[in-house]
Amino acid sequence: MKRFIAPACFALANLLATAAPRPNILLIVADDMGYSDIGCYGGEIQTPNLDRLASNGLRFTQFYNTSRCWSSRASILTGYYPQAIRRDLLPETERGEYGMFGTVSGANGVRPRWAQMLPAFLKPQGYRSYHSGKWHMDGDRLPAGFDRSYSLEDHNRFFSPENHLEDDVKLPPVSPDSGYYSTTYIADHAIKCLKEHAEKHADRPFFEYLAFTAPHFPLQALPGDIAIYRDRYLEGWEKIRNERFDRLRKMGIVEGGLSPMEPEVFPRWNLTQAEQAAQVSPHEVARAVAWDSLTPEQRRFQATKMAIHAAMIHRMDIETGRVLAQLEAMGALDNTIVMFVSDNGASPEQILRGGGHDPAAEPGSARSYLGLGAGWSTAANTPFRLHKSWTHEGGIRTPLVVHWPSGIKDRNALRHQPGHVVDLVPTLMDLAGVEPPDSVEGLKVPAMHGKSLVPVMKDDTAKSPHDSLWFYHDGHRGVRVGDWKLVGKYGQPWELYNLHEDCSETRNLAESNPTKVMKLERAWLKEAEELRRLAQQDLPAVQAAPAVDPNAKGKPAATPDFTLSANKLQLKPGQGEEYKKRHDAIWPELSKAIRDAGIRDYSIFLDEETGTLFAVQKVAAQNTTAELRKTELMKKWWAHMADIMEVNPDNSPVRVPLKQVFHQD
Ligand SMILES: [Ca+2]
Repeated sequence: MKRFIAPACFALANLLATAAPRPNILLIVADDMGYSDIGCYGGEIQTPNLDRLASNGLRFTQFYNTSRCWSSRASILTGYYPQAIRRDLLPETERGEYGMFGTVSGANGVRPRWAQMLPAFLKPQGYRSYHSGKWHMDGDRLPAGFDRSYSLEDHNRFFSPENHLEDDVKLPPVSPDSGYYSTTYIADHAIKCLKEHAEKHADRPFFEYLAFTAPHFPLQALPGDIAIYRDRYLEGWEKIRNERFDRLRKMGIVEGGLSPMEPEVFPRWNLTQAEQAAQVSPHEVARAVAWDSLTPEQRRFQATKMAIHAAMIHRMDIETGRVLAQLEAMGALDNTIVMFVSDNGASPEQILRGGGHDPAAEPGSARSYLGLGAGWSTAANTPFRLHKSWTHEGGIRTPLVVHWPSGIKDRNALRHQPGHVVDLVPTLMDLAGVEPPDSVEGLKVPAMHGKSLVPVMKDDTAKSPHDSLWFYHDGHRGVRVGDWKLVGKYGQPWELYNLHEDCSETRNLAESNPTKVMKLERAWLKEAEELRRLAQQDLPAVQAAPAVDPNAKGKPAATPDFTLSANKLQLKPGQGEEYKKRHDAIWPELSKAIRDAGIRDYSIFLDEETGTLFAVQKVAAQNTTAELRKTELMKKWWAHMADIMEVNPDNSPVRVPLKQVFHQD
């Protein structure tokens, strides 16, 4: 693996093979796909279309995401670390998705107005922008600068989404037998946009943001695609890992060793083994244990799950091929920068959401709800350690394929310099000849964290544009400076690795090199402080969220992130005062129950399926949610409030900050 030294600097003009018109952009994002799932990164899954892009373009070997859906999308679309724009939490705030500086953040965070998305930068240069697929950002698509959008917001149903929008307008729910499959539909929408572009706007460049929801859980795929892989994975996860690792080494993509399986690591929000056995299948397995230790029935069940995962990627590749064929038909393929990344590593999550799991349903069908689990997730992330949401390499390392025949001379070439999804926006702006604005709506625009990768695209020996890369998600942390990486799991000490020799993070050098640990920790802390400053700079004198005082008698004002969220229900008009009165009446009892459950920060939600209250949630402990869901108190709360609620007529999500609406203080 090459180190990032050898200084070199190339202007854009040197990269461009010809003085072509402004390039089009096709940015393809996979969801929860592992580093070695696709063929051109060592996978056995058939991905001829992506492989063809790689063989005619570049593959980055050390490219990073932020280890989670919403945080990566924040970086992919803005060029900033998600923490700087309140789309992920900072250290020393609660773990979880919500709450920072007394305002929502993380998955529900709202960007500062200076943090614009790529279409806003491209528009003045004449670009039209199209979005097809997953969103998972704050705000709507058209206000962000997209001219067309298909937004799939139901992440629990590949065959019959209930919540999806076209051009920010709700579409009717899809009936389960309609023949809809989201991966195909998302590509159909992209093709529709491209056809319209060719018809009406052929003189203008375009940006198509193609964000697939595959292979995110639930594992749901077309039966014909699953059949291709039905028996492929019976040999087990260790063997698949070894095979992938061999191919990766032969391709020159990784060096060093293969990490060990880590059966003790799994998401804290997963169902327990007993719950999985009862609710999913007696053959479900909750840990990355040795394949040999499984029963034949367990092996068959697990192999089927991986077959569905493979089928989802197989289909994503076919649909990508259809979009590429459309570019070809338009004569646009050569001058379109095509990029392909995954938003985080493969997922070990095993939970139930949406319509839940019907154990009688065919695995992979609409009524099944399966998660890949840690065994196969480890294989999908070969050769790296750990999974989605961790900051070890398995969580954050992604393929990056770049294809642009008009602009990149190299073919079938590797790029070894580290890069990060924050680099995509600055790189694409560089190639499109777009300068970032100094200010937006009177707010100064800070320099992006991302850097242009154009010099590296030109020449693999070009210097890395980054002094360091910074990571933090769900309490896990990391920083990379040169070949050195300091990484720590939540609440655990730092580990130190030299990724040049040990990309799979197996030889912890922290004890033998305390000076290096100190130096890297300083770099991590410095960046964390800078991100904290950015995240707060446009907020009006906001204090850090005060700790909730459970003894504050009937004073919900002491619960700054207490929110009411409803999809199908909302408060009846004019009932704000009545709500406050009723809430205060039940507050002492409610707060005691919450305190007794050991909960500090919490939210109350209304069930989008049944329209009943379902949760009081500590932001960091979803298991506690389940316990409280069943309590009599919750039923009582709902009975207390039901008559001042009504069905939300347009069925759009409603999030009401109670502090603002109901508590004037
Ligand atoms: Ca994801």
